[in-house]
Amino acid sequence: MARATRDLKILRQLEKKSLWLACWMIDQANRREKVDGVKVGGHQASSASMVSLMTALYFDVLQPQDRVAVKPHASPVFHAIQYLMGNQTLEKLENFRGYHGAQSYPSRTKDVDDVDFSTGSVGLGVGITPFASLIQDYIVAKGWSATGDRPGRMIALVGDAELDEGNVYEALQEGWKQNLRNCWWIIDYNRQSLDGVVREGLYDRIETVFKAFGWDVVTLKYGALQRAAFEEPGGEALKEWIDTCSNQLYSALLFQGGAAWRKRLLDDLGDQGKVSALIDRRSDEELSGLMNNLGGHCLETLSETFNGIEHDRPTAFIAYTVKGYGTPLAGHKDNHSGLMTSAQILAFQEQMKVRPGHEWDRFEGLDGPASEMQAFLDSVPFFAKGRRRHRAERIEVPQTVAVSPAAVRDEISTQAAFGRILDAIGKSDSELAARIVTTSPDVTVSTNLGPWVNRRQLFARRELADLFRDQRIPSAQKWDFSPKGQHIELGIAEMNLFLLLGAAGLSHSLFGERLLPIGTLYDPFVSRGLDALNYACYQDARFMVVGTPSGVSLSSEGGAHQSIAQPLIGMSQDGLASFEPAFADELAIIMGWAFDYLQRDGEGDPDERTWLRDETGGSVYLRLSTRQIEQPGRKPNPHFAQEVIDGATWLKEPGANADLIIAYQGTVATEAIAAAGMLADRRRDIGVLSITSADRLNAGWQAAQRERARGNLHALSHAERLLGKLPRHCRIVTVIDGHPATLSWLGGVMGHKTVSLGVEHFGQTGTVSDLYEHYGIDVTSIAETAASLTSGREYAATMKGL
Ligand SMILES: Cc1ncc(C[n+]2csc(CCOP(=O)(O)OP(=O)(O)O)c2C)c(N)n1
Ligand SMILES: [Mg+2]
Repeated sequence: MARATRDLKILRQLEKKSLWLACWMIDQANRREKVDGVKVGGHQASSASMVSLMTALYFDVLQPQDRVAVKPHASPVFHAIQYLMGNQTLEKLENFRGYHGAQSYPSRTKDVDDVDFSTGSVGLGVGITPFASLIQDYIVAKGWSATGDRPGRMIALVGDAELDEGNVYEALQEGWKQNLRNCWWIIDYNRQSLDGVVREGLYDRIETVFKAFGWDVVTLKYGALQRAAFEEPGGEALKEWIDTCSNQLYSALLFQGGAAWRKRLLDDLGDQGKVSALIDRRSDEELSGLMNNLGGHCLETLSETFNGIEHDRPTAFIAYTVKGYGTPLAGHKDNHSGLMTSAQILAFQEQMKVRPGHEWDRFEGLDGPASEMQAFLDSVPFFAKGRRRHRAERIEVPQTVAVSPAAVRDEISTQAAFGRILDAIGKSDSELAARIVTTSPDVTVSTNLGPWVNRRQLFARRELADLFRDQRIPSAQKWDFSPKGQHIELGIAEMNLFLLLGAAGLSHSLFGERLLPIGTLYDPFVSRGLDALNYACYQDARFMVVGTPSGVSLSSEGGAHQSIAQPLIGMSQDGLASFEPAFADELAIIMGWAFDYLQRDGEGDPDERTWLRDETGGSVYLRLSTRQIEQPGRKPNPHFAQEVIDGATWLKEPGANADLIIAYQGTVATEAIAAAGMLADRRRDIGVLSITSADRLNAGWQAAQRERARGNLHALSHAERLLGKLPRHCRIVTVIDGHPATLSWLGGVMGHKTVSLGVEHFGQTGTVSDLYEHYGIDVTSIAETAASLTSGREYAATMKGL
C-alpha cells in the first residue's frame, strides 16, 4: 500500500532549512580569503533547483536500502541534509570545498556523510544506477542477501542537461536488455544547463526515449497550488498559457517576479474576464508563488507521487523545477555559477529569519519547537539504521590459483593463459569461484572468457536456454542464461562495462556481499570507457580489468585496434595497479595476488620493502596479448613470485661489470632475450630485466623518494635495489609494445643513460615481425640500439679511465 506523506508542515520547514544551509555554505566558502586567486565556486542555483526533491526523498520517501546518486552540483543540499541529521560536521561545512572540508561533489571516499555513489562527471552517477540494480538482482538471485521486504531502489537525481551525455542512453539500452527493475531517475527539469536555457520541446524527446526503452514516465509539472488554480474559473486558460510558454520566457518571468508576471499574463490573457479575475485575486507575491509552484517544488505532489509507486518498473520522473528556486537567482539564464551578492544574502537571511551569529544553528528561524523538529528527524526512515555502509568477509584465495597453465617450452599467449587460469578456477567448487562474476562488452569469446562461461554460464533473472544447443547445432559456446549464471554479457558500450565493474566492485559496501568482478575488453577500447573507469576507481570500486589483445602485437587484427597509450593510462590511473606480464607463470602469480588485493582495506601504511601502500588494496588492470611465445618453464619460487608482484625481476642477472641491460615489459620479452643473446659474446655481463609492472615499480620509487625527503634515509625502493647494483657507466635499453615513456623513467632511478624503444605511431597492419621491425622493437633494432650506445669492454675501460 502507498505510504502516507509524513508531516508536510515539518517537511516545508526542512526544505527551507536545507536551502538556507546550502546557500550559506556556498556563500561562506566564497568569502574565505582567496589564497591563490582561484575562485571557490559552488552552485546556489543548481542546489536550490533540487532542494524540494531532496527534502521529499531524504526526509520522507527513501528507505535505508535505497541508494542515491545525487547530481554533482547539488552537493551542498546533500551535505546540508546530512548535517541536519547529525551525519556531517559543522567544521566540514564551514570548510566546504576547502582542504578536508565537505566535497564540492558528493564523494564516497572523501566525504564522511554516507554518500552512496560519488558524482562529478555528469551522466556517470546516472549511468551507474541501472548497473547497481543489476548487481542487486544478481546477489538476490544467488540467495546471498535478504534485502528485507523490498529490494532497494537505485535512484539518480539527474540534472536535465546530464541527459546530453551519451553514456546515459547506452545505459538505458543495456538496462532494457537486462530487464532492469528498481531504478528511478528523477530529472530536475529546470530547463537550464550551464550556459543557458535548453531547447524547446526537449520534454517530448525525453519522454519518447524513456518509453521506447520500457520505462514508466511520470511528469511532475504542476504543483498543488497550480492544480487548484486550474480548477478556478479561467484556470484552463492559465494552464494553456503555461503549457505554451517558452522555456526562456518562463525563466525570465520567474527571475523578474510577481509584477512582471502580472503584466505579461494580463497582456496575453487580460481581456478574458475570468482569468483576469483569477490573476487579480492574487497579490504580486501570491502570483509569483503560484507561477513558481511547479511540480518539482511542491512537496505535497512529490511525496505523494513517490510514495505512490509500488511497482518495480524503471521509472523516470520529469520534475519541473526552477533553477535558483526561492532565491534572487531564480530563473536567470546566467545563474549557473551565480552567487548571491552580500546584500542579497543579507536579505535572504532576514527572509529566513536567521539571526546573525546563528547561521549554522540547525533549527534557527523555523516555526515550532525544536523538540518537535528533532523528534521528526529521529524518526526519518532513511536514517533509521544509521550509516548504510556494509562490509563483507574476505574470500579466501587458494594457493592453487597461482599455478601456471603452461608446461615447460609450451608456446602460449598471456590471453590464452588467462582463459585457462580462469577455467581452472571455474572447475573448482571454491568460494573464490563462486564469488567471481565476469563481464565483457560483446568480446567474451575473443578475449578467452569462453571456457569459463561454458562452465559457469550466463546470468539473467529469467531462464533462457541456448537454442542452438537445444537444436543440436554444433557450437563451441554453450550459453544458457539463468539466475545461477556468473557471466553478465553486455552490449558493446565500454562505458557500460566500467559502470558495471564499478557497481559490482562496490557490492561489498553497497549490499554487504563480496563479488570479485572481472571484465575483459580489447585494450585500445579502455580509452572508450576511460571516464567511467576513472569514476569506478574514484569510488574505490574493486575489480579486475583485462585489456586484450594489446599493442601492435595483435598483428593483422588491424591498425585501428592497436593500443599505445594504455600502459601510461595504467600507470597514471589512481586506484588501479597495472601489470603486463610476458609469461603464463607470471600471470598466474599476479592473478592469485590480485584476488586478494581486490579485497584489502587496510590503513595504508607503506610496505617498507616496496614503499607501496599495498594494504589499502585497489583494482587491477592486466594488459595481455594474443601473441604466443615460448615459455621459460621456471619452477615456482617465492622470491621470484614476490618480485613479479613488486614489478620487476632479473630474467638474467647482470654481472658485476655490466655495461648494458635490456629492460622489457610484456610480450617483447622474446625480442629482448634474443637481442641480449646476440650481444652476449661481446658483453658477458649483460642483464635482462623483466618488468611485470612499470606502474608498481615506478610508484614504489616515487614513494621511497618522498620517504627519504621526509628524513628516512634508509628507504629504498625495489627499482633502486635492482638498478643500484649496476656500475655507473652501464646503459639501459628499454623496450615495450606500447609508448616508450612507460619505461624511460628507469634512467632517472640511478642516473643511467637510457634509450627507450616502443611504439609512438600506429595504424600499420602486418605480421608481428613486419610491425616490430617497422616500429623498431624487433631483435635487430634492440641489438643495434644497444651497440650504438656502448662499444663493449673497450667502452667500459674508457669509462673507468675517465
Ligand atoms: C562530463 C562533464 N562535463 C561538463 C561538466 C561541467 N558541468 C557541470 S554542471 C553542468 C551543467 C549541468 O546542467 P544541468 O544538468 O541541467 O544541471 P542544473 O545546473 O541545471 O541543475 C556542466 C556542463 C561536468 N561536471 N561533467
Ligand atoms: Mg538544468
